[in-house]
Amino acid sequence: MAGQGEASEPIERMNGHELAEVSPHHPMDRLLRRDRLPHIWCSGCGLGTALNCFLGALIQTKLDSNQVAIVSGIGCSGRVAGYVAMDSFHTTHGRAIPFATGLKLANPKLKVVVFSGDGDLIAIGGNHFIHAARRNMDMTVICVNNFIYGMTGGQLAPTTPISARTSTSPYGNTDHPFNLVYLAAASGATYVARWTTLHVRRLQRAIGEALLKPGFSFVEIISPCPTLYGRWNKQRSGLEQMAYYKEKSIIQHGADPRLADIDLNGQIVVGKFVDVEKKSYLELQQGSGGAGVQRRR
Ligand SMILES: Cc1ncc(C[n+]2csc(CCOP(=O)(O)OP(=O)(O)O)c2C)c(N)n1
Ligand code: SF4
Ligand SMILES: [Mg+2]
Repeated sequence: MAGQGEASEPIERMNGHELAEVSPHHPMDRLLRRDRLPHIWCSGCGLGTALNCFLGALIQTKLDSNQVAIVSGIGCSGRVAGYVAMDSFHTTHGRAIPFATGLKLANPKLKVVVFSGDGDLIAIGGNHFIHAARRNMDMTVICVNNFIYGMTGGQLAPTTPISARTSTSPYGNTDHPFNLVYLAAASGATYVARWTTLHVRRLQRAIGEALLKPGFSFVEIISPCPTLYGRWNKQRSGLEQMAYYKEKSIIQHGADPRLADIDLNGQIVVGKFVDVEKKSYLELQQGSGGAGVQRRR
């Protein structure tokens, strides 16, 4: 049977032909753990696009992937750490930022990236988020905001808009949500941007800028979760959610993050909100005579 033969064929061969190692199936292949694919994400989920933009930014910025470490918490977004062919860590829920902080202090040469979800970073991990931003800790935090706890069944998150229906707010949410770009800016982040998964080129560029920025840089990615957010809120497919982003996104660089709240199915202000210079945690440590971590002799 043809199917059987194909299934056992090594990935370096296709239809009996040997593929040159230098020409992978896709430019991103060398950055992915192909043995972990197919991924677990639903059809129409924005996470594949978000990951693609991140890998595109890594290629564009020419960062050495051997010097990049990716840290994720728990959630559908947190699965990213398992799919990238780099040093990566899938930590406990809400603890990606403290783990990443330790990694950066132990090896300051590493480019440390936290890639996780709104629930992981802003609910259980919220305290770590604001304090890492306050200290201007040297790391890039990428938050996939789908307005929900996707992985665990679509419960309310601290990003869920007022009136949105979720599995734990079937009559509509009555909790005010965090505005993540305002939270990051107010906490001290030196780079803050927000894009949706519709804005792939701009998102990739923003992630590249964040990666090259010293200190705490933050990129929020508004991303569809058709399975557990969209279908409760009249956007049943990923495509409908993308159509909403197209209709309601307003590009406004330098906008006041306080005015960038997202209401249910309302406008989404996207762009670069903050790009300022401030001494980073490691710069201050080195300036004060410390070398990151001082050891007693
Ligand atoms: C200590 C602890 N509490 C709760 C959970 C259950 N849990 C796993 S993922 C998750 C929410 C993830 O939401 P988010 O970060 O937004 O990821 P998404 O699935 O939406 O991408 C929760 C509450 C857990 N794994 N550990
Ligand atoms: S539950 Fe939502 S966030 Fe999770 S994979 Fe499915 S669509 Fe994506
Ligand atoms: Mg989420």
